[in-house]
Amino acid sequence: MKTTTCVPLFRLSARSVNSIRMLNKDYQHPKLGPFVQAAPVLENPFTSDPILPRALKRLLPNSEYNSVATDLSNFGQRIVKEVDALGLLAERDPPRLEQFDAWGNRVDNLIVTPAWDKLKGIAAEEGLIAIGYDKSRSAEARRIHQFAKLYLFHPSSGLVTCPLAMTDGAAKTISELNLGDKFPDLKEAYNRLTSRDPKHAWTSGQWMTEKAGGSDVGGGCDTYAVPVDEVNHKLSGYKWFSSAIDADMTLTLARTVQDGKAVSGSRGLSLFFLRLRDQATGKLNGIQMLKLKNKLGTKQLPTAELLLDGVNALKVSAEGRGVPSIANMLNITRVHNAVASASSIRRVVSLARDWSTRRVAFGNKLVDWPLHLATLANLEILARGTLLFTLESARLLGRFESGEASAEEIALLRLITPILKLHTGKVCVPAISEGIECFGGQGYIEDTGIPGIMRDAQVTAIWEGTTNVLSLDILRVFKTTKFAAFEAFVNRISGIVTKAKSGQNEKVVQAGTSLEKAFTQLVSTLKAAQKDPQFPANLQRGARDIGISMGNVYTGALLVEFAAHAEATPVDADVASRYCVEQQLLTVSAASFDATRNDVEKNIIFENYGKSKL
Ligand code: MFK
Repeated sequence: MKTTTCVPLFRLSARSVNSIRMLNKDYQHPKLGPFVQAAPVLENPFTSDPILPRALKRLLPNSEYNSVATDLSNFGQRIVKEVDALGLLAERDPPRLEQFDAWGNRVDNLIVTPAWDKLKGIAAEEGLIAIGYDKSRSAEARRIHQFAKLYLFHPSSGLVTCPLAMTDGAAKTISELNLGDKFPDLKEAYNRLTSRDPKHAWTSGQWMTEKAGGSDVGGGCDTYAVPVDEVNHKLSGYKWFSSAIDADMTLTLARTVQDGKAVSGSRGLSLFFLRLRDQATGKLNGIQMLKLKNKLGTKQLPTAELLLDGVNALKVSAEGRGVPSIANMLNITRVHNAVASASSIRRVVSLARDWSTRRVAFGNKLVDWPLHLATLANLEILARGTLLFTLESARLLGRFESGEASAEEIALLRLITPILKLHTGKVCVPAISEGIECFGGQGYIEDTGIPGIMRDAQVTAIWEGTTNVLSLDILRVFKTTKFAAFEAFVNRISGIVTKAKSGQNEKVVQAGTSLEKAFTQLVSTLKAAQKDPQFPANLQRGARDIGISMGNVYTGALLVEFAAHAEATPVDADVASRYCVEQQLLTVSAASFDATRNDVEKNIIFENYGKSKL
């Protein structure tokens, strides 16, 4: 008789055989499945952060560090116990607009979840704006402490950090205007915006965006201001994208009408202050809330289209100086934006790190799979870099505002603000996407609270200036400072490289050498571009590559500086080395400025589209 040997299609491992035996012996049909996955745990975001406490220790004067660390540690605890749950509630119960009451009266009633108001109260109580304006503090401490605290707060804040950013920007703009004596309203506004008393504190809006102008504010602003007298005006227009409209006041731009005419372009814009509600009646000040925006993310945030119809407002800038006046606000909100991007990376990495110790797949905890470790390590490096870059900006801002910054530091701050915003907004989206993937399908499930991190991160590359608008701002800084800001950048990076290369740690020396190579190439590429007869026209097409490359180089330098410190850990050296030696820091090259590519690119984009439409 012929015998046949059956070859199994796959061989069962010893572990699978055992589990089949177990099933055969103890089998009971579990209705829901007996396995429950342990969820990732949110740890105190201050004490569990691998570098924030150490970075602060280095940046803050000794006299400040202990009290700041205690405050942040306590706040971190409050975030875990109280704030994070409120933030999730705000996401789950988004704002609604009730325009009419049951009888047909126009009411424009904005309904926000109590969690939102509670979070705003906590923000005031914790001094999230006030700390930045505490003149009794040292130059660095006020802004570093404030932004470190916002870094802890943002991922749990239910996006209350958006009105906080605008509130900070408004406080800064008002203080720069220095008109408190002339305008009691501005004095009151400043006191309330920087108050720690939730009952007294205000938040501000920042109404710049109109239907025809998001980035191009000067070209698109169609709001008109009819003078009542030299200061008081009646504003009419349509504000297309107005964030956090539960604010108490706002700063906005409008064109003054004189003899029935208004100046076009940004030179025709002035800055106006207004309260959203009449002080006596509590009714809206000539404002109609037309529609809440239906956005990809930031759903917690009441963002609206507003019709201004005879709004009482005060002109607070010189005529035609609206854009440069509100730019003070932009430069502050851009740092807040970086805090949002950087802290969102940290949050997803922190949860993924914890989850890697709880989740078992293919017989091992995730932490025991080298492939998973490699993925997480890359994210951790990004989290560290974006934090250090944000703190650098906060440090310079504090020095500038306290009058202690040198001319070189002032120029550097102006230059790195758009670079920081651009860099962090750009890297956070893919990083958070990768971080979410670390949770497998669970990262895609709303109940976990994880997908919201992704949704809310996407906007950080858009609002407060898209990547391209910020790239153009970098060129604006080159021009307005006659490249002094670029020289300041060169000096700061060179200083770090020189120090790192003179140290004993081989990895740090290697990282410094690698950084120097990229940095030298960046400088020579820019200098060559400057010699081009078509400069500066051709510089524009390379602006994004300049911004991205400068952001990468600056981040690398800060990681190297951190690793070169006397109290650095071996991990700091590994991180700096991974970032500077193994990663491609430059996207800029001669091709970035090559105008012959314009037509090629047009052809690539519009093939089979129809030339007549161009
Ligand atoms: C959790 C984080 C939350 C973050 C908060 C989110 C709240 C959301 C609210 C919003 O999204 S508000 C909308 C944000 N909109 C923007 O960010 C607008 C983006 N567009 C730009 O930034 C354009 O570059 C800009 C409108 C400034 C261009 O305006 P112009 O008038 O075409 O520019 P121009 O002529 O170069 O500059 C006019 C003046 O402003 C010049 O000064 P001078 O008149 O003295 O020469 C510039 O130097 C000055 N300027 C422009 N940008 C500046 C600046 N000065 C200092 N810093 C800047 N960034």
